[in-house]
Amino acid sequence: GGISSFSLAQEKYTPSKENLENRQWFRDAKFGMFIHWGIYSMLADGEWVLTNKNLNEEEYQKLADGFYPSKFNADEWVRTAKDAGMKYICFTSRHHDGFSMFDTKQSDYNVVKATPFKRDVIKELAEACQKHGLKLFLYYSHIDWHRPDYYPWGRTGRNTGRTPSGTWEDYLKFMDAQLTELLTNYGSIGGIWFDGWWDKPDADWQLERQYTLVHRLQPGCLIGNNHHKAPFEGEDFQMFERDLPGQNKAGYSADAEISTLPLESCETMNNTWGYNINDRNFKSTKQLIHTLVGASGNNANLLLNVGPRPGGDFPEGSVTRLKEIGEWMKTYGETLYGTRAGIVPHQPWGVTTQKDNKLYVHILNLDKTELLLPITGKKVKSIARFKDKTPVKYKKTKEGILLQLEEIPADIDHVIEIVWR
Ligand code: FHN
Repeated sequence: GGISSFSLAQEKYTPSKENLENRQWFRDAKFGMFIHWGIYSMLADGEWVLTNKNLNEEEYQKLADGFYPSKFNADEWVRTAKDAGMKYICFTSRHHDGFSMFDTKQSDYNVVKATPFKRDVIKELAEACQKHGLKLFLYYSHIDWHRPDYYPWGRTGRNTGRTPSGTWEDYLKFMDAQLTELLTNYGSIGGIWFDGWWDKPDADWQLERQYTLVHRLQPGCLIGNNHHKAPFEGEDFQMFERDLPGQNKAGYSADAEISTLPLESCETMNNTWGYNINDRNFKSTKQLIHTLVGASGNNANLLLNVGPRPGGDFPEGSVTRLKEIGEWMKTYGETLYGTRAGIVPHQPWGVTTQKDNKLYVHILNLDKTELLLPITGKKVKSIARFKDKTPVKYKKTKEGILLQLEEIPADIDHVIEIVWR
């Protein structure tokens, strides 16, 4: 009823014990896989193809008739993520095109009802994640370019030829019902990754009601919302799109103050989230590792995106990079997992991470052999190269610890391990 839900919504959110434990797990996890996959993948032109190419929405729906990803193998996806050193997966349960990639009773426009494939992708992913010990997060779009009750239309998706009908409350109820399914039918969900609030920032989203529902169904479920602002009440982590916290390189996060919540940066491997056959502009493995290390050094996880092909397999450019990152993580993962940003904040040469009595100095860009760490008043037990434990020469100066390396660092990440007494 109106009055009780109103008073509920006014209460300040107190995260549950499970939620706080999950946040801790999240801060330790450091690395996850974002997956953008839907019927848009068939057009191989990114997940925005419906509106970017001015397609007619009714025509677009017919894509579902041809969706038969014979190479889809949830187990293989999850194993690929795990082998890359990732601890969780975040999958697009429903993107802006409004097509649900799971068995939902709320609309027939879903992978089980509308495609010849008929399989519940989220069920298979949930089982594979369970089997391999990864957590499953679900991306959930606030925007909907399909439903007539997503009205007044937002900034995007106005050109698809829809006629409005129904009420905004219908739309909110639809989302509540879908979230209830997602948080009831697939076991424990690590988090819900909302996106699209920014399409209609002035709409009455009733986020408190939505967040309360999520936390009532699964108190441990972490809520994040890609609204590019400082976190709203009820959220459990803060994300930065294509950015390390505070950098605002992508231009989205100008007014996103960095909160004390767990942080996550998401990034593409090439330039698009959903599969795009013409986008071969892949970042190098080295660049991707630098982003991962940079994220850890800024207290953020990296959620690295893959846009699977229409047939259900990962693009080769993604697979090779994930393998190489996984190799690197076998050796260096220890310097990231479970760490927090180190006492030396982000530097032009790299970052630091720390755990217990160890400081990991990640040298990413240095064209000399001397490096001054502005750390004073700490007692050094040992300083060594992480990979082979070769001692590193150093001097203690008034300004700090001056490392004297044997040569200019040439590895992807030259990690020095300092152990304090
Ligand atoms: O519009 C979406 C986009 O398709 C993609 O899902 C990204 C992922 O962070 N979020 C939105 C853009 O901010």
